[in-house]
Amino acid sequence: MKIVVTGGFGVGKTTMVGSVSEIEPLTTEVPLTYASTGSDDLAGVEGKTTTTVGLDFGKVTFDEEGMAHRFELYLFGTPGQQRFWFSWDDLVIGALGAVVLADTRKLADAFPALDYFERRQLPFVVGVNTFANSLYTYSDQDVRQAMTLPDEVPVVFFDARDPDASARVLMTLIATALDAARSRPPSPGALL
Ligand SMILES: Nc1nc2c(ncn2[C@@H]2O[C@H](COP(=O)(O)OP(=O)(O)OP(=O)(O)O)[C@@H](O)[C@H]2O)c(=O)[nH]1
Ligand SMILES: [Mg+2]
Repeated sequence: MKIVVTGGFGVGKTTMVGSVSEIEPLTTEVPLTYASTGSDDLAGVEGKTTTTVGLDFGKVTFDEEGMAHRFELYLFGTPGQQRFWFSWDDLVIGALGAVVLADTRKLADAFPALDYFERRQLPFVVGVNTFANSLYTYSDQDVRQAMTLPDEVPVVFFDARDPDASARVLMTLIATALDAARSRPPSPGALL
């Protein structure tokens, strides 16, 4: 299964793909320079020195005892900078769904990704990457309301640096995507 990990600039996409991947992740990081001052907001992620200019790629397998199926997930992290958004159209081809990462200090940065997946009717979950230096804490209801999310979209708070927490977000997405597939009416082609 192909999964897209997306969201605004510097929200932790590369961090999540790298933390949960069982293979050495493929990254396309380049150093941030002064040229991006003004377009890329490093507030809250001052330690960030690179940005993704192509994609992140990782792989994770869920094959635990008691599970009905073995899931092999191929993770595709998108770039966050607006000038690379055109590449999302290629990255989503064949995807089961997406993890839209959000940072409560700049929630609106997730809106383009939310719009993108809503328009394409692709299942997604919102993963709120919790940065320890956030000033305020919010409930999932706060986030849900601020993003006007429908009930079927789960909101999961997690730490993108934690492989187990990141895996839980992915499992939530699989469950959501399977629910969506079950409730979708069969396409005319499927009836032939
Ligand atoms: N404190 C804290 N720092 C984090 C967390 N996740 C990521 N970081 C840091 O925040 C920065 C953001 O990381 P990236 O993973 O590069 O973000 P990205 O979304 O891939 O960024 P772009 O590809 O440039 O859009 C890095 O400096 C990480 O070390 C987190 O959960 N907590
Ligand atoms: Mg990145």
